[in-house]
Amino acid sequence: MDLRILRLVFLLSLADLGRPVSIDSDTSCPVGCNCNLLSIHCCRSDQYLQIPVIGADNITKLQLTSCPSFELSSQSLRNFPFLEELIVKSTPITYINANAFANFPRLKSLFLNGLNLSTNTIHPSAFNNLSIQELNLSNNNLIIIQHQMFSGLQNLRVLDLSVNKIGIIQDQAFESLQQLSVLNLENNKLKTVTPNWFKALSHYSSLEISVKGNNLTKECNYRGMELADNQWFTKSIKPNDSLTEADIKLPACSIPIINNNYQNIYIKELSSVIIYCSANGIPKPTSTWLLPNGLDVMSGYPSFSADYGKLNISRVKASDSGVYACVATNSEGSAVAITRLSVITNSSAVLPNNMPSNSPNKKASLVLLVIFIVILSLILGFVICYFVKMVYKLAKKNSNTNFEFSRFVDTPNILQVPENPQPMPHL
Ligand SMILES: *[C@@H]1O[C@H](CO)[C@@H](O)[C@H](O)[C@H]1NC(C)=O
Ligand SMILES: *[C@@H]1O[C@H](CO)[C@@H](O)[C@H](O)[C@H]1NC(C)=O
Ligand SMILES: *[C@@H]1O[C@H](CO)[C@@H](O)[C@H](O)[C@H]1NC(C)=O
Ligand SMILES: *[C@@H]1O[C@H](CO)[C@@H](O)[C@H](O)[C@H]1NC(C)=O
Ligand SMILES: *[C@@H]1O[C@H](CO)[C@@H](O)[C@H](O)[C@H]1NC(C)=O
Ligand SMILES: *[C@@H]1O[C@H](CO)[C@@H](O)[C@H](O)[C@H]1NC(C)=O
Ligand SMILES: *[C@@H]1O[C@H](CO)[C@@H](O)[C@H](O)[C@H]1NC(C)=O
Ligand SMILES: CC(=O)N[C@H]1CO[C@H](CO)[C@@H](O)[C@@H]1O
Repeated sequence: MDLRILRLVFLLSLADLGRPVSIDSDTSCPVGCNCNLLSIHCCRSDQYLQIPVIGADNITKLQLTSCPSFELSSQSLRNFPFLEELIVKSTPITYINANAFANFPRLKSLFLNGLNLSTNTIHPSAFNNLSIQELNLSNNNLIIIQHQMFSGLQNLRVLDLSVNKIGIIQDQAFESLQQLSVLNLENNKLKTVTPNWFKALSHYSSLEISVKGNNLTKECNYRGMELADNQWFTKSIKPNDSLTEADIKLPACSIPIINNNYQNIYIKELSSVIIYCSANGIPKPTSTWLLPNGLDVMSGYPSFSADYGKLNISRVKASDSGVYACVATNSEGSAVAITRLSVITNSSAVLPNNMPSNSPNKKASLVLLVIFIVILSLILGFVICYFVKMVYKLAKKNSNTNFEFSRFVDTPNILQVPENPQPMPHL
């Protein structure tokens, strides 16, 4: 026992001298990395990293500092069965894949702060079901926290999301985090906070949520706060003056709703058109328009001007035809409305390009006409039949021996006599 500790101290002292030491002869340190008994530290000085990084048993800490860009997947860091701490610094991670950390069953701490990570560069289930206790995602570019992002993190105690651009946290986003004691949301763009982020009717008594550096709105009451069961949430918010009691009288925050979420507009070439997209919601939603080419209207198109809900297109061209999307967003979520704009040009006026969509209509009306004629003929037939019967009865009254007439009436063919026979439409 004493011997082992001595050996450990000896190896650690070697590591302190800056000499790479490998644990045993058949394990080599990855190229570009420094290794000691329990940890591997890569890049740092010489910006070189060979992917995959092959680890070894007994390595509990891996640090990548100033490495070249790479994609983090379950294949990029291999053979780290006892890894407990993974630190990535100043390294442009292009993407974090699903299950990227699934091969580290002992992982406790994951530091991915300051990497410019955004919602688009993290797979939605990248962190799911890990046994980690600490996750640091501060100093990144996260804008929205989707509800499944932290699902299954049952041992997580510290979650640092500070210094991002988070404006929206979806309901239930933190519902798996039953052990959470520190949630840092400082310096984001949050407008509201709500206990609906957590599991309903659960108590997270020892939790501290820091919201300093957010511009919490006074426009609406934070959803769910009024419930007695959610008092733990109000108590967990730090600093304790972020929320005021007065807010309870305000209407509850609500996600945007767009009244008319689909419309078709036909417009003549070179005329101007204004497309409206009015959204309700509290706080008041802001609207942006996406053009048919998928780009934001704000990215500078001279013929388009957007003013909150309105999109003003001056002198429309044939090429402006297509699908326009209005996206209304507030702190609670987003709503989308679609407008299909069809520009009618002079050349297409003779044979408009909406012709094909018209022709099924014409076909349908033709079929209706045929049915109408057939029904009319039938009614006419019945009327004639009835009239003939009346005449027959009248004749019978006068003379009860009108043999030929009775034979004529009995023949059922009388219904097919109409003067304008039509084939039954094939429906
Ligand atoms: C993050 O982005 C900034 C600005 O685009 C850049 O200067 C910085 O090097 C990036 N950091 C990483 C780790 O990619
Ligand atoms: C997370 O990383 C930041 C640096 O980016 C640091 O300031 C902060 O203390 C870390 N959070 C925790 C909980 O360690
Ligand atoms: C996490 O675990 C749940 C339940 O065990 C499972 O349904 C889900 O697919 C897992 N997610 C991932 C990304 O492995
Ligand atoms: C917070 O919101 C108020 C009112 O909307 C605004 O005047 C102020 O500049 C905002 N502050 C920050 C730091 O965004
Ligand atoms: C907020 O906390 C401070 C100390 O941190 C305390 O003096 C103050 O009374 C608290 N305010 C409320 C409303 O609880
Ligand atoms: C739409 O844009 C045109 C050209 O920029 C301008 O003349 C017109 O006044 C605008 N209409 C509205 C309602 O903003
Ligand atoms: C379309 O025809 C109208 C008159 O019929 C004319 O004023 C207009 O300039 C024409 N537009 C184009 C693009 O030729
Ligand atoms: C010092 C140390 O942690 N040694 C461990 C290395 O890994 C083997 C199993 O792979 C353990 O038996 C040692 O105790």
